[in-house]
Amino acid sequence: MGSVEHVTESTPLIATPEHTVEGFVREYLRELNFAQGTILERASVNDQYLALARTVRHYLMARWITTTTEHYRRQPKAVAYLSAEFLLGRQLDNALVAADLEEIAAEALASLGIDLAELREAEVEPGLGNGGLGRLAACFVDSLATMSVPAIGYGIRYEYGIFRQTFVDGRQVEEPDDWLSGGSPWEFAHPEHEVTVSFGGHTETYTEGEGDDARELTRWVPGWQVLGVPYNYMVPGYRNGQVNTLRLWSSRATHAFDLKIFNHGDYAEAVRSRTFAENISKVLYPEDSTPQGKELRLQQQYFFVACSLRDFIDQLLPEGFDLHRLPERICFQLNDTHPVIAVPELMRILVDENGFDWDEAWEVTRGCFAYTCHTLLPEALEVWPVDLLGRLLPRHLEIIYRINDEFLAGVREQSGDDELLVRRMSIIGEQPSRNVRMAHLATVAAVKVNGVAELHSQLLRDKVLADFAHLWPEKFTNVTNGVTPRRFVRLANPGLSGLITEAIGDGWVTDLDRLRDLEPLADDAEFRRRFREVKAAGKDRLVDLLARRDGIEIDPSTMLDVMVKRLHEYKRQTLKILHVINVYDRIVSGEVDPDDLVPRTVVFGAKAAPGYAMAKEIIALINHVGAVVGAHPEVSKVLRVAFPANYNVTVAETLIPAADLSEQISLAGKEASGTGNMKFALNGALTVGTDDGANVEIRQLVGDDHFFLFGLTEPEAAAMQEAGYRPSSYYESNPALRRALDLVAHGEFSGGDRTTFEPVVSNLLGEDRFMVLADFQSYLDVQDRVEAAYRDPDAWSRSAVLNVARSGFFSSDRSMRDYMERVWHADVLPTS
Ligand code: GPQ
Repeated sequence: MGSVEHVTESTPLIATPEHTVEGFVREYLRELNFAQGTILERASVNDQYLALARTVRHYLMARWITTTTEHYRRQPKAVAYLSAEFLLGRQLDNALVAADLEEIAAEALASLGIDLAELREAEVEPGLGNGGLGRLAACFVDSLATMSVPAIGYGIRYEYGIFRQTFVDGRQVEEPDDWLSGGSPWEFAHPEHEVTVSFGGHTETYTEGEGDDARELTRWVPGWQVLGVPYNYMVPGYRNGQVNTLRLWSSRATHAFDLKIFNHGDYAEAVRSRTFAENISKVLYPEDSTPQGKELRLQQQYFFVACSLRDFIDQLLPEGFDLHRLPERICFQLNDTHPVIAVPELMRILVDENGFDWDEAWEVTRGCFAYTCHTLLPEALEVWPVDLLGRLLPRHLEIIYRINDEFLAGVREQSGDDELLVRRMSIIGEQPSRNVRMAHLATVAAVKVNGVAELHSQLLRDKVLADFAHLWPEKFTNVTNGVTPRRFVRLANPGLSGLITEAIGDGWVTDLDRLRDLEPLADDAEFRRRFREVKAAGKDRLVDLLARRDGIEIDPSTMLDVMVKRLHEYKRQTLKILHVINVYDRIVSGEVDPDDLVPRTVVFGAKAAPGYAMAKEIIALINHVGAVVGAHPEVSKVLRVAFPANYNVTVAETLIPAADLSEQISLAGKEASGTGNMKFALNGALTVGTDDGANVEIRQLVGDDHFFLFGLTEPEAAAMQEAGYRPSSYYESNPALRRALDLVAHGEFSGGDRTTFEPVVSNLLGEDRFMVLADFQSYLDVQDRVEAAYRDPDAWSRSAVLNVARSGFFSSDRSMRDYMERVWHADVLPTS
């Protein structure tokens, strides 16, 4: 919390409300009266929700203050997780569980005639992220708090998060995500701790001192400035007395803007011009893994990073702290390249503002950052045109140039002037025009560089960053991603949680390896029966949700086959829909009797970046195929497609526990890790997947017999691409594939119109960058195996239980332990 310096040991601690039903009722009614200004009889659902949220907050407040105060007093080595995205999901339930208030709150509200479940539904989730990368950040701060690591998350308080998706004629339409409009009870604004951030202008040199002491220095003369206002969010650990902070920055116009009012006499215009500054934190860019190079995006990146460094140095370090010792106090973890501009920013702070000489400053800076890369796609590696960056941040560009010069001098020396190597490694790229390669800058500056799954880290070393790994082998490491068991098992799957706890106690919530103790129960028929009961209850909850939320009817007695993730060609939703088309085709053509098939409901959830035309076509195709399948009297008896719009964290929490089959079908070598795959396995779905990302580790852990592997391996795919991949050869030689593609091309799913999905078909036949056609047959074959396995419920649930028992490794607590040991070496500081 920003106000930490005002809290002294003599400050009396505020009283935490009594941990009883009566105590809760009292606090709740007080909130309703004093904060909402209403009474029980008149309170709207939103009033009730806000009062409830504030009540829960009060139970965590003392822990928050204590944690923050202790961190300040003891000055441990801490972690600052810098991320442009935190995809938090709803806060209420998480806070209730962390504070051990679920039962008390439910009872208290019931005694007032209020249904807790209804209030839960009133919360609009903060969707401040696009997908895996943002959700990972949210899981990590949860784990850090639960493990008593002094950590702070820094990011942006977007006024509009990820767009709300609707479908019109099966096509995606985006609507603004006005998540703040109902009130935001989980945040604490601290305008008194605003930070000034500069942009533009020019640099100049000047001389300080005289004679022998004279020093040439540089200063940045900015062209314009904005303010960053911190908004603090509680990050409660799971019942450990620890509440860490997530600090999100919101941009405001500076007070200097106000002067214009007097200077120009045009009050309205002056006020209007303030929106320019406020635009910086206005909206989350909805591109996932495809940076757009927009100036406002770079403004966002520098904005939150500049605020965060300022905040850490000025607020969280004691006054007069010797910045030479900064690496003893902090590791700034760079969540992908989005915050990498922090590197030249810290150099600027040290050199220009604190009089460090260059080498000294670089020594410190090199000790303060670590970098996580989340991709293998070349188009996802961020670059900024030099002219854009130089216009917005002229001093930073100079610093980047110097970092590069010194780095390349070293490369030349080591390599005997290998100029090809120098060009490959340079932080400055030349194609298509001069640009700054942010991944190279990050790699040069970082203490450690990590990938997010074993295979991914290996491919980073061998391919994407091979020259760097050759130069600095010890810099490269792996930390396989994880997910928080609190949200994704304990909270999302009450039935399974109860069953597990009954069997092995509740230690698993913070020590997920204990799930291993369930292994013997996989062979216990009674346990498997109860496991199936839990799965059925999960399906019933999903049936309910989809009926209420989307007006979609699904049959809970069918196999639930789920593919939820961002819409991306590399993730291959097209492969899944081709499978659906194949089943449709086989039934319609009479090749197969529907009664011989296992009835399935295929559920999709996916948002496409608004500017990603092909992804949007694929969404339309899925919806159109779904409509035709659903309307066919024979086919719809055994196959349905459900595509609820606006997939988000809240939907995931109901969908994942209900799933039987988890689709993880990216082309091998393209999905860095995946984290949805882990959530499904932990909730007892079986995976059908390629040997990609963390699928590899899931399969190794759960065992080949309990995982449906298919498709090319990464080396096979790479070799095939190298040799010249020809998708049309598969079309020509595989009749099932030809029929499926022809159905699409001939307008079967577009009312006879052959143009509608032509772009999708011709892309698959002509280029097929992600080798959908090459993996098609293997995918059909594995789906036959899935069916055969599903016909034996006992064997299936045995596999499902083993998936749960063997997936403890995928807790984000384990990821945090790995980062602690391999990267951060931060302190652990339990607060009592
Ligand atoms: N990821 Cl580069 C994103 O969600 N957004 C991005 O911009 C990039 C990566 C994902 C990645 O695709 C998944 O494989 C990972 O599991 C996830 O990051 C977290 O590491």
